[in-house]
Amino acid sequence: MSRRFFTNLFILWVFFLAGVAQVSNAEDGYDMWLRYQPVADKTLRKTYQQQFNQILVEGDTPGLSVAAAELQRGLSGLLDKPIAITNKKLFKQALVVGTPANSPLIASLQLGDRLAALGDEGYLIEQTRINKRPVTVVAANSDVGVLYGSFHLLRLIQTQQSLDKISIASTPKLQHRVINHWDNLNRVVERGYAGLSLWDWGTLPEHKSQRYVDYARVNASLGINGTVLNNVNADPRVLSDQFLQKIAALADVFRPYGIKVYLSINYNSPRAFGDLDLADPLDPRVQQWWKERTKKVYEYIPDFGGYLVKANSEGQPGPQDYGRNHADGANMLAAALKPFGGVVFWRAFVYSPDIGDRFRGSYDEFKPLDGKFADNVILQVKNGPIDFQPREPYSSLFSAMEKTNMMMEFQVTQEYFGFATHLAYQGPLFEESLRTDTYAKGEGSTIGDILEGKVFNTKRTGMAAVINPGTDRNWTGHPFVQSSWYAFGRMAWDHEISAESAAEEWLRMTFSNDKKFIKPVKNMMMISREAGVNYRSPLGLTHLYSQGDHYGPAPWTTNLERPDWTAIYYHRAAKDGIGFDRTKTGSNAIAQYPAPLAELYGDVNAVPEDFLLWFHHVSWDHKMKSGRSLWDELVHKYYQGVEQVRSMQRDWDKLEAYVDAERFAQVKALLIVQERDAVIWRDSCVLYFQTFSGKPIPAGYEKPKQDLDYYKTLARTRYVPEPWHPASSSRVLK
Ligand code: BDP
Repeated sequence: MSRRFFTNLFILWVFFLAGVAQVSNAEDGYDMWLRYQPVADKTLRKTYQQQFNQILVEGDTPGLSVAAAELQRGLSGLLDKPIAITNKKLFKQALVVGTPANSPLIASLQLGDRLAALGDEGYLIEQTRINKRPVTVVAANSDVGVLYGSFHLLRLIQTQQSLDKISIASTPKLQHRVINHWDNLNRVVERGYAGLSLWDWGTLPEHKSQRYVDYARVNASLGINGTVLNNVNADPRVLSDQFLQKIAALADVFRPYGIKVYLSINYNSPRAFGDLDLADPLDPRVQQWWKERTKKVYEYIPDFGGYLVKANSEGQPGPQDYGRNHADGANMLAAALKPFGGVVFWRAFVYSPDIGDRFRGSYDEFKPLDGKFADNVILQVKNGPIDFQPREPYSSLFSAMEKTNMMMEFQVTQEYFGFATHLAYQGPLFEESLRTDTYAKGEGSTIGDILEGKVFNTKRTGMAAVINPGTDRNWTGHPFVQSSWYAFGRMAWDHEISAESAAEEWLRMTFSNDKKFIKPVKNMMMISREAGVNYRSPLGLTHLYSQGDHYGPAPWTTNLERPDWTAIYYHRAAKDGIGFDRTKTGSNAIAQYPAPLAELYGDVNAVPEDFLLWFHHVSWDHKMKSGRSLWDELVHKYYQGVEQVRSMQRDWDKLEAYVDAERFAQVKALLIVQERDAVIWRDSCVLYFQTFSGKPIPAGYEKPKQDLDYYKTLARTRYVPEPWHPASSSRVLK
C-alpha cells in the first residue's frame, strides 16, 4: 500500500479523533444554560419550526446585532433548521425584533402606552399580525430590552413552553442587578475555587477572549446589568491608566449586552499613587484627587457604572482612619461620580473589634447615619448580620435604614458551603431571605419589597451577588454552582420568582426537559441547602469553621487574634447548655429588629427553631417541638444532614441514562466527596459538643467513624481545595 494511503488514513484518524474530542467536549458545561440543543419533543419542535421562518431586524445598532445573532444561534440550534436574519421584506411567521425608534414595523404596531409602562429595560413578546401576516414580535424601548426579550423567548423554547397566543410583558423590579468578582489583579480569585480570574490582564487590551463575550451572553440572558471586576479587598492599581485601558476593552465587549463595568476601589488610592500623604474625605486635596481620577476613568469608559467600596472592614482603609464616618467617606466619592451619572455601592460589612457582639456591628455603625448618604450612594448589605453563613436571620439594617438606598449582597460562590466540591443550590437561601417579613412598616414588609423601594420609598434599588467563575472549563467548578448564579439573576430581575421554578428552568436548559430527570434532581437541589445547614450548623449554630479557609469544621477553635474569629465565640457551648444569648439578658441584639420580631425572637418558646441558638443560650435538656431534648435534636439534625447527602447520591446514581457521561461522572464523584465531608462535619461537631453535654448519642444512629482527637488532627492537616489560601498547599502540624 502506498505511502499516500497511509497519510490519508492518518489524516482521517486525526479528523476522527477531533470529532471524538468534539463530541466529548459537547457537554462539558461551558455553554451553561445557553446550550440550544434541538428541542427534544419532536411535535413541539415542529410547531416551533412553523412559527419561525425569519428573523427580521430593521436597525443595525450593536445591541440589536447581538440580539439578532443570539436569536439566530438559539433558534437554529433549538429548531434544528437554518434561520436567516434579514432587514427587509416581511414573510409570514417572521420574528420581528426592535424598538419603535429603529424599526418602522414595530412602530406600526403603535405599542406606545404599553411600551411606556415597561421603562428602559422591559419588553413585550407577542404574537400578532403585521400587514396581515402572522408574526412574533419582541419589542422594547431600548436595544437591551430587545435583547432581554430575545433571551426570554429562547428560554420559553428551551424549556418547551407553548408559544400559542403568547403575550408577555416583563420589566425588572430592581435597577442594579450586579455581580461581584473577588478577583485580584494577579488573577488569584479570593474564595473563587474555579481556576484563575477570567480577566487575563496580561493580554488585555489587545486580546479580547471569546470567554468575555460568552460571559456577557450568560449574564445578559438573566438581565444582569453590571459587573464589578475586582476584589473588594482592592488593589489601588486598578485605577491606573494601564489597567483602565484593559478595563475599557472589557467594557467595550460588555456594552452591547447592557452590562456596565464597576470597580472596587481602595480608599487609600491617593496615597498609594504617591500623590498625597492622606486620604481624608473632608480634605479638599483628596476630594480633588478623586474628581480627577474619576474623570480619567470616564475618559476611558464613558458609561462606567461606579465604585464598590469596602472601607474600615477587616483591615481595609477608610474614612474612620481620619476620624470621619462612612457617610463622609461615601459622599466624597459620590460627588466625584455624580457629574457622570455614576453610583457608589458602599458595603455595610463591618464589625469593629470593640463591639461586644459582632451581630450588632454594622447596625450600630450605620443606623446613626441613616439619611446622611448622598442620593447616588447605595448601601450594599449582606443578607445576614454575620457573613454568608448557611443560615442567618436577616441583617437588621434592612428594616432600620428608612432613609438610605440599600441593595442586597448574596454569595453564589460557596465559601461556607463546601466550595466548588459540594452541591448546595443557593436558591432556597435567597428565597428565604427575600421573603422574610421584617414588619418594618407592619405586616408584609418583606426584604424583597424593601429592596424594591416599596416599603421606604427609596429611589435606587439593586441586588448583587459574589460569584466565582474562573478559568475552569465549566466556569464554576461544580456544575451546580451555575444554578445559584442562575437563580440569583432571575431573582434580581423579579424577587418573587421562587427557588423551585428557577431550579426547574435551569435544569431544563442545562440538562434535559425529561420529567424523569427533572423531578428527582430538582428535589436534590431543593434539599441541598438544608442538608448543608444540617451537617454543619443546625438549629441556629454558626461559624464553626476552621478559621481562614472556611471549609471544614473546627468548632473547638479558640485563642485567635480576635475573639469573633474563634468558633467558641459563636456557639458558647458549656456544661449548662449552648447558644448565644442575644436577648435582653445577653447582648440584646434583638432590639435592632422591629418590635414584633424582637418579641418573637426573644421568646425561647416561640422563636423558630432554625434560629434558636442564634438568639438563646439553652440547656441541653431544653424541650424541642419534636419532643426531643435539644441534645437529641442536635444529634438528629447532624445525622439527618448526612442522610440527605446520601439520598442525593442515591438519586443521582439512578440518572445516568439522562445525563451526558462527563457531567454525570463529575457530579457523582463530587457527591462522594460531599458525603465524606458531611460525615467529618457531623462527627467533629457531635463529638465535640458531647464533651459539654455529657450525653450519649441516642440509639439507632451509626457510630462516629473516628474519635475527636482524630478530627482535631485532621483539621490541622487537612488539604483545603482553595488555591489562594496558604493552607491549600501545606499546613504545619503543631
Ligand atoms: C468574608 C470572606 C473574605 C471577604 C469578606 C468580605 O471570608 O474573604 O473579604 O467576607 O465580604 O466572608 O469583605
